[in-house]
Amino acid sequence: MDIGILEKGFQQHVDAEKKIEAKDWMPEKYRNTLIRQISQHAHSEVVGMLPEANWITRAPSLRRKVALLAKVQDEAGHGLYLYSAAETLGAERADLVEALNDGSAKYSSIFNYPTLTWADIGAIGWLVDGAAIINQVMLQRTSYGPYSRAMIRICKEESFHQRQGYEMMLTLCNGSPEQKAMAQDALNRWWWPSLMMFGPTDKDSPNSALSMKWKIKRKSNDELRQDFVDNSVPQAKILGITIPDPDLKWNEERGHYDFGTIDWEEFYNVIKGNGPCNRQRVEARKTAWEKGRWVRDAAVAYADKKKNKEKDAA
Ligand code: FAQ
Repeated sequence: MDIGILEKGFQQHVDAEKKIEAKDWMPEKYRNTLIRQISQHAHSEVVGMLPEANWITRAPSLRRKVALLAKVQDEAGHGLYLYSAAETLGAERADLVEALNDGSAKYSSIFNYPTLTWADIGAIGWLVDGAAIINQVMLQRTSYGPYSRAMIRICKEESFHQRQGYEMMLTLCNGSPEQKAMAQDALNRWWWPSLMMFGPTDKDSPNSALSMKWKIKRKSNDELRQDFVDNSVPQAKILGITIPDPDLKWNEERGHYDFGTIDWEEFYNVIKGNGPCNRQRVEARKTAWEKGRWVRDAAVAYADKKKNKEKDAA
């Protein structure tokens, strides 16, 4: 069939709010955009385990340790659903992992910052998971069925993550002056990188136009960032700590908070591989991949053995 007719039918299907499924016809660019975004998202979940895992052994109580362990385990699960969603588009998981390990694939800029104190774990739950949810609630309505369904489950777990982080911040802010200062310091360091999670401004976002047309993205980077700021300001007020932005103020006319200028030079530097922890993160993933080789080999050997046994029995 003529490609123009196929494209027209595809767009009508998307405009009618119907999902695209794995075996449906889709433009190659739609497929590739999804593989790119879903695999970057999967890598983010997997790399995102590293800054938090750094604190599992140092959690201040058994309750906090159990919650953090469960959170990090959920993130591994999210990575797996997302790699599976990318595989439905014809991508090979081994190729995706190789791209992460050789440094050519992107993952969220936020995970290239260090977790210096226990309060950083609270700030990550509150702000990083908070930002992730705002983005992912929108992605529950993405046009690609398997991605949308993965997001529904992931969002449920992320909202637990966000609440545990906020509760941790509340505890610190209601604690000793030193604990409150630790929470403030974590907010100071995580605020601006959290705003960068939503990506470049709309005018500098090369992928947005097509992704919006195809309803892969349902809200723009700037709209989501604004939602995040509007949600976070009252939360910081309840905590009694200050968002490190002198330009932050309520704009009655817009019905939103105005906020200061993001340091885009820092953002592009981090996504090019030059953030404070990029090298360390990729090295940790490479080491994990090498150390896990025997497990993968054993699983394949077992599957082969089982298949041969079944064949012999038949
Ligand atoms: N970091 O044209 P756009 C989580 C890249 S999950 C690095 O605007 P797009 C859970 C972008 O890829 C967090 N790179 O791109 C958790 C593109 O590069 P390319 C991850 C970034 O795709 C919590 C270029 O810049 N969530 O946190 C970033 O239309 C706690 C131009 O940008 C997702 O991945 C960035 N921040 O919009 C885990 C959600 N921003 O590929 C552990 C799904 C942009 O052309 C602990 N992804 N870039 O070379 C999305 O919604 C989109 O991909 C955006 C970017 C909105 C991130």
